[in-house]
Amino acid sequence: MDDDDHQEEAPEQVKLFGMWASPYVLKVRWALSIKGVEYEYVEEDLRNKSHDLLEHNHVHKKVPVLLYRGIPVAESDVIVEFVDEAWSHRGGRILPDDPHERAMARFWVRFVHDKCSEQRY
Ligand SMILES: N[C@@H](CCC(=O)N[C@@H](CS)C(=O)NCC(=O)O)C(=O)O
Repeated sequence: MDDDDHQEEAPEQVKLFGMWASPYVLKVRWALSIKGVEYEYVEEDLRNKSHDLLEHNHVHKKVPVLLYRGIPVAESDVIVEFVDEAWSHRGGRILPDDPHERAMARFWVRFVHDKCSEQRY
């Protein structure tokens, strides 16, 4: 398999650390669903975070974290863009191709993040 070919990815190569009530995790699950990516899901207890979560996101220690071929990707907006690019030929594009439309999409993502970060989880 070519390194850039993510079409035939084995499900065990993709793992998501999440928490059921997190809007950030939900966003990543939607992105993986749009692309039809199979993955292993690990539910985290945020009062007792797993060693794996702390190791893979030692900067923020938060969910979601996507583990791709053993390499961690953290921060939901970064993960969504990674999923969009890594599986670019699968499903629809998540972010628009037009630079201005992409900027607008990122503006609204940031707006929702700011609103969500006012909540406590
Ligand atoms: N900026 C992060 C926010 C993620 C976040 O706040 N996750 C919460 C759950 S909704 C979390 O892991 N909280 C645990 C903690 O703050 O210790 C992202 O977009 O992924």
